[in-house]
Amino acid sequence: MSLKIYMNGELVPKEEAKVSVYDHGLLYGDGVFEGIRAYSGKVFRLAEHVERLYQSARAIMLDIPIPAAQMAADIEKTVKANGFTDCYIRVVVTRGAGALGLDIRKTSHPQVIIIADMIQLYPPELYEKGLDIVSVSTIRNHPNALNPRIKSLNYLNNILAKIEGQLAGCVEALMVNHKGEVAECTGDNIFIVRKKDVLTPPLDAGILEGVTRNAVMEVARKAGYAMSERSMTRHDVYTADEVFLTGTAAEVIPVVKVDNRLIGTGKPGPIFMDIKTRFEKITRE
Ligand code: PXG
Repeated sequence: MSLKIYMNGELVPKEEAKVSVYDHGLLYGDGVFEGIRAYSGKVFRLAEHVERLYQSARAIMLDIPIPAAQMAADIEKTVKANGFTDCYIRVVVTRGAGALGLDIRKTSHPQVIIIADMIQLYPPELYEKGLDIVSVSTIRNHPNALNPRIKSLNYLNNILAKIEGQLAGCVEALMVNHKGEVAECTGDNIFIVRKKDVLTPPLDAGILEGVTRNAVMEVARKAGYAMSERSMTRHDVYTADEVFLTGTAAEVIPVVKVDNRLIGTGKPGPIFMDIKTRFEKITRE
């Protein structure tokens, strides 16, 4: 049976879910999105995702044609209409169709799309063994050019970094910012562990404020670890006891090699394992 896609208030079969070739989302990457997960029939951190979507939209002066509460209800409706209990939800809001040219005043009808489907970011065995990642030369977007806090449809910065990582034989790439500080991976935030300290780069490193990042920081604090946001360089990553990534699509995944250097013992570490167990518990609450 074909998936039902939400488009502007209606559920339509996947084959009929289409946008105009004049849509500025397609022409210019002009729009915003969210990636959300549902676990056991409940959408995880729905309010946080919806809030970030509306903030991203506000930052690019895009008026989402429905209120946030309606968006949240429609996300849940789309999951249910497809019979999913566990799935990945992709919400997209484009600027809408317009004239050729960048003028947003010549566009109308932002397209609101909600897809509920499955996603497999990394092969399952890597969740047990840990990832081997490389740092790449493509820096994260300068916040004064396109702020990484905006989850925009313009993801070429991340795609270029991901290509570099893949050319180096890795499934994920670590990006630094314009100051050479560690920022994030192409679709996940990064955490390091040093003794009992759990550290992650601050928002002003030029990163997306990940919903999973926030949830994991909460979990780490509740578990009694010293959790802090701290600027870091590759040196800190190379010399960490443990490294792991967080993201809605990735969930939590250990990293055991960075730039061909073994991290800690080269095996997923005990603090990662503890945080992973606790994170999985809150996704099912
Ligand atoms: N950083 C970046 C650059 C991201 O795109 C995260 C961190 C993690 O944030 P959350 O809120 O998910 O914990 C992301 C997440 C997709 C897709 O196709 C989206 C992301 C990553 C990979 C795929 O929907 N965004």
